[in-house]
Amino acid sequence: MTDPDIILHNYPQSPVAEKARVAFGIKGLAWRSVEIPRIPPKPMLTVLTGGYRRTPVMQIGADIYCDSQCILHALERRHPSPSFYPTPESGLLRCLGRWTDGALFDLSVRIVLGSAGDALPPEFAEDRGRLYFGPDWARGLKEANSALPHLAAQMRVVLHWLDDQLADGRRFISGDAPAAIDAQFYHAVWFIRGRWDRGPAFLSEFARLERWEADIAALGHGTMTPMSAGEAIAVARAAEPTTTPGITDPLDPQGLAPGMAVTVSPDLDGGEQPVQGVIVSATADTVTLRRSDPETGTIHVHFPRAGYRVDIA
Ligand SMILES: N[C@@H](CCC(=O)N[C@@H](CS)C(=O)NCC(=O)O)C(=O)O
Repeated sequence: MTDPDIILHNYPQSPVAEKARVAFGIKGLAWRSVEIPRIPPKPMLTVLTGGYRRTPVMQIGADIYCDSQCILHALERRHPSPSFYPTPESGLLRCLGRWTDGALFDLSVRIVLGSAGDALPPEFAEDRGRLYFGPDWARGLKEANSALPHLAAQMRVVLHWLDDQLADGRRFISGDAPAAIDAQFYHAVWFIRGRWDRGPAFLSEFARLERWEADIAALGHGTMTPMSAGEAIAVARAAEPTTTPGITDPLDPQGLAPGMAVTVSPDLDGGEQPVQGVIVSATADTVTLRRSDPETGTIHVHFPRAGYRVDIA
């Protein structure tokens, strides 16, 4: 199926972008790829997001989807078949997927950054250190380095569980069809295989997991065509956002409602710039902001609620 309007702002080495690229492969989608810088400044990205600087970001016309959670959600709505949730456990798998975004990704980052130690280019160490370890990042990096055997033991538990899950001969984690949860686990495994010097030897203990990795890799990334950042901004400017104003949810715990001015930021202090905007829609799992900029015109920026903080401005 082709959907030429999907644009992914990403760079090849990003594991979270790999999650989105595998998701495109599962659904067999065509997409445009804008390569963004690995470290800020990223002005051609942040003009679209309103300041969010993480990777990846998906754009469809004048709708901007921040965070892989939000990207998977939007793809599932737009292209329901084949489903990211082919078994009846979608609620459970969303919870587990969220755990892979949080605790599991965090563990893989600690292993990769901790093992690189002093070999990390200083600018990259400072940027990623601050993002993932907070204000006391230099100490966090050192601690990750000295805790490597412990961190590896934590990762090994998860890999054992996954390998066991595949023991009945199923091709993928939840059965014979690939699902969102495959992309969600795969990105952490792909990261430690590719960026931890001991990764391939560590993973070789798990024969079923390695077979699963090969099957995921064989799904591919759908059909990718490169696009420039300037073209993507022009697409946003020429398009109208598609989200219709939401209704007020009387049960929203924060009392969020369309028309409110808010800021959104990741709930862990990575020193990131909060995104300002006016709420178009706020549901239990997604908040959408309207923003205007002379370069992009009016755009809608979507964030997951899980893992993000919305503050009333
Ligand atoms: N929770 C976010 C995490 C995104 C994330 O941390 N991505 C990494 C790249 S794999 C990142 O943004 N690194 C800093 C950067 O690219 O500037 C998601 O699921 O999309």
